[in-house]
Amino acid sequence: MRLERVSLRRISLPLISPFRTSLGTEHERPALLVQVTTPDAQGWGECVAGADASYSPEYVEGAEDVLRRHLVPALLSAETVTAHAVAPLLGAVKGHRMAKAALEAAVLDAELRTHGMSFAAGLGALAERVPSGVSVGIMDSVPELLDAVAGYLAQGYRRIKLKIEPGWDVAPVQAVRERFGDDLLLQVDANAAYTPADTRHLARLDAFDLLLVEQPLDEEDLIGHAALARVLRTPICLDESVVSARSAAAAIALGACRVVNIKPGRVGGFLEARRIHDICAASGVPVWCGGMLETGLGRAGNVALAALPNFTLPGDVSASDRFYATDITEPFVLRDGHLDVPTGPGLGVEPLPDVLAGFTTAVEEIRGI
Ligand code: NPG
Repeated sequence: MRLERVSLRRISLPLISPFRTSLGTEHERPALLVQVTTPDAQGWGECVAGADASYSPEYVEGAEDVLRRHLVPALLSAETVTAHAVAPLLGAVKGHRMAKAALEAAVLDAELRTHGMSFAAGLGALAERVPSGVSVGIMDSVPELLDAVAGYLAQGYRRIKLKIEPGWDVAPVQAVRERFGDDLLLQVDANAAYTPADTRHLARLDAFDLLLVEQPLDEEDLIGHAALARVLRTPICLDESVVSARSAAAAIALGACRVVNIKPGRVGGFLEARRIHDICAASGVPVWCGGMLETGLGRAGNVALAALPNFTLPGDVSASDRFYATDITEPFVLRDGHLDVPTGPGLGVEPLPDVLAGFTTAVEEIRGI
């Protein structure tokens, strides 16, 4: 395909309620949408970089800058582009995986739309629907948390993930387990808020039969995670530490995790995400799909990815109304605790023009020379 132009669109979506993690509190989601135009199709990608650099070194203005200065020009100057050629074409730029992932997703979307093939089919996924989990933020009190969890379970969510941090861990987990019983699929996510000195404290979570504890330690501390894994009975899952298929293989080889959270943005794109899926499958390591408060565009891709066979745990693929009163696409809705995998060409969803315009704060178009 020849790329004619690339648009960078900034949008800002208000959250229906603040989302608090050990990293901070979010009130709105600033998103950067990448749209590519080829002679035959248009394609969309969503960049998951946040407002600040608290989750990873990337943040939305930084992603926009590297796209504008380096990544988009590298693709526009190539004679032809395919989704599989994007990563090699962008290889001279180190890092910036979220920015690269958005651009690759847009090219993949355009390519698949041109061929009338869905994202799921393109990735090799067969499942028609995926079980939906929900991530529950840190709250001011345990009763407030119990009310929130009860509400999500009433909606049909199949798995609950509690955000934890020092001072909000054993007590809320114990309360949720006692109130909702042993059958509840329950896991926790620390976003790297602990240190190896917290090992004995974290081992207290073993009493609650959790599916996993996610990213307890610093993202660079694979050895520390491996040591923690030898003490905890609860499986350790890595998120921030796994930025590529290579780092996933290293984490598994070191015994740093028994489960992997896959987010296409964090690892540089859907194609690398699928490679991680394959490596984990070959190593007997189950995976699940993480979320970054995506709009319907990013969510559509995540749902397709989560339909691959080694996604054996419910992911953070919630319905649109988990975070947004109005999504920029037709909303994803929970049906019997699942989301349907889109079947239309490409992502299978489109932004609704009027809604998109209403949430847009800036658009920039970059053309080849
Ligand atoms: O369902 O999209 C979702 C949110 C899931 O908790 C969630 N994401 O650490 O995984 C995470 C967390 C997160 C969101 C982290 C946004 C950083 C930014």
